[in-house]
Amino acid sequence: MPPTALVINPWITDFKLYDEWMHPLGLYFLISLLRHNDYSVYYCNCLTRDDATASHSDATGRFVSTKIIKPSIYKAAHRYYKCFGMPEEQLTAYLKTLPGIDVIFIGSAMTYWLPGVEKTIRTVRAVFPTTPLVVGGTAVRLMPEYLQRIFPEVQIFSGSLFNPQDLSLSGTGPLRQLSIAGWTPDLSAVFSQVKFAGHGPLITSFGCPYACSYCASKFLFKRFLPRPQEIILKEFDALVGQYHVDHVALYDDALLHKADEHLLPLLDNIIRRNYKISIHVPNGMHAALIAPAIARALRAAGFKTIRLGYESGADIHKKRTCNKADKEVMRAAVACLKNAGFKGDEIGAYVMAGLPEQMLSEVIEEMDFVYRLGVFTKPVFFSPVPNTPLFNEYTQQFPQIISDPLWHNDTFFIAQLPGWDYESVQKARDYAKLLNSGI
Ligand code: B12
Ligand code: SF4
Repeated sequence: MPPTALVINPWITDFKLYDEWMHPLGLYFLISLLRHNDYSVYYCNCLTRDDATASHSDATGRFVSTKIIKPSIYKAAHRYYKCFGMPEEQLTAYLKTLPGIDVIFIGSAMTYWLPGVEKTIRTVRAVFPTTPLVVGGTAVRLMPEYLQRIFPEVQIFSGSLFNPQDLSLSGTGPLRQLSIAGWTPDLSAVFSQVKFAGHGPLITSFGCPYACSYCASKFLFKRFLPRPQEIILKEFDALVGQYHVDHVALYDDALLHKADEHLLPLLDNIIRRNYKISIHVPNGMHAALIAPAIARALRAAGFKTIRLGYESGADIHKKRTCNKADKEVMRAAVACLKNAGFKGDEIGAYVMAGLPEQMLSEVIEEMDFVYRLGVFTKPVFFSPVPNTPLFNEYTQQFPQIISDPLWHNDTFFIAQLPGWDYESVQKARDYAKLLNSGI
C-alpha cells in the first residue's frame, strides 16, 4: 500500500479577501513532490468560492466567509473580521470521510493569516489527534516560531522544497524521507486535483534580483531562477486545453527580468498557440523594463491585467526602498503599453502608503500622478514583512511586530503610524475609487 498524505490549504482570517486569481502554488509543488515519492495524496482546499459572486469578465469573485470575533487589537477598526472558507462543520465532516492518513501537510501564506492556520490545525487535530502534521509555506518561513510555540508537536518547515538541504535538515519527521532526486517540479499532473474557478496559476521564475526594503523575495529565494520553458508550456497547455481555464495569473516576482532570454521566447510560443484566454499579472511589474517589443508581445499573448510597481516617486521614499520607478519611468512605461494597444483600465499602478514618515497628502499626490497617466490607481497599504530591512526599521517603533503577526495586517498596521488612522486609510481608498471611476 502506498503511504497516504492529506494536503490542506487552510482558512484565512482577515477583514477582507477577494479571489483575484488566488492559488496555493506552494502546495501544488508539494503535491507534485509527494506523488514523486509514491504518496497517494488527498487535497482539501478550505477556501471555497461563493459561486454566485463570480465575475464573467475575469473569473474573480468572493470566498464563502463567516464573521468571527475580532482580536482585541483590532477593536478600533470598524469592520467585520471574518474566517474565509468553508464552514468548520464541512471540514470536519470531510476529514471524517478519509481513510487512515499517514501524514498531514498544511500550507500558509501571509503572516497575519496565521490565526487561520491555527484554527485549521485545531480542527484537524480534533479528528486526527496523533497523525504527524507538518506546516510549511511563506508565513512559517517568515515567522517559524509563532506556530511552534502554540503547537510544539507540529513540524514547522521553514525551508524550500527545491533545496535538498532544507529537507534533509528538517528533523526526523516525514519530510526527511522525501527525496527530490529525479523530481521535475511540473504541476501539469497536479492540476487534476484542483477545482478551478475559471482561473489558474503559472509561475515562470522564482526570486528577484532587486532588494526592495519592504519585500522578502531575497529572503525566500536567494537568486533569480527561471523555470524551463517546456515545463511552463506544458502547465499552460494543461490549464487551458485540459481544464478549460480562461484566465491565467502569473505569480512571478520579476517577470520582466532578462525578458529577452526568458519571457519573450515564452510569449512567442504562447502567441503561436492562439488560445482565446486572458492573462493577468496581479504582482507589480518593473516599469523600467517595459520596452516596445515587450509591450507588443504582452498584448499579442492576451495579457489583460497589467500592474506596475510604482510605490512612490518621492525622493525620500525612493532612496529608502529600491528606486524602482520614478515618474519619468512610469510615463514611458504607460506610453509604451498604450502604444501597444493596452487601455487605461487594463493597467494599474501600485501606490504604497505606510512608508516611514509618509503622510496621506503625499499618497494623494502620488495617486493624482497615476490618474494623470490615465491608468488605475491601486493603493497598497504597507505590511511589515519579517526578514526585511523596513521591518527591522519599524521594530524600533513597534516591537510588537516581532512576535505578533496580527500586527502585520495591511489594514491595521498603517492605522498605527503617526498621522494615520482608520479614517485616513478609508479616505485613501475612497480617493482611489473616485479617480478610478474616471479611467
Ligand atoms: C503571488 C503573490 C501574491 C498574489 C497571490 C498570492 C496567492 N497565493 O494567491 C497576490 C498578488 C494576490 C498577492 C497579494 C498580496 N501580497 Co503577496 N506575494 C506573492 C508572492 C510574489 C509569491 C507567492 C508564491 O506563490 N510563491 C511561489 C510559491 C511556489 O512559493 P511558496 O508559497 O513559498 O512555496 C514554497 C515553500 O514555501 C514550500 N511550501 C509552500 N507551502 C508549503 C506547505 C508545506 C506543508 C511544506 C512542507 C512546504 C510548503 O514549497 C514551495 C517550494 O519550496 C510572494 C513573494 C514570494 N516571493 O514568495 C508575495 C508575498 C507573500 N505577498 C506579500 C504581501 C505583503 C501581499 C499583500 C499584502 C500586498 C499588499 N499590501 O496589498 C497582498 C495581500 C493579499 C490579500 N489577498 O489580501 C508578502 C507577505 C506579507 C506577509 N506579512 O506575510 C510577500 C512575501 C511579498 C513581500 N512583500 O515580501 N501576493
Ligand atoms: S518588491 Fe518586487 S522588485 Fe522589489 S525586491 Fe520584491 S519582487 Fe523584487
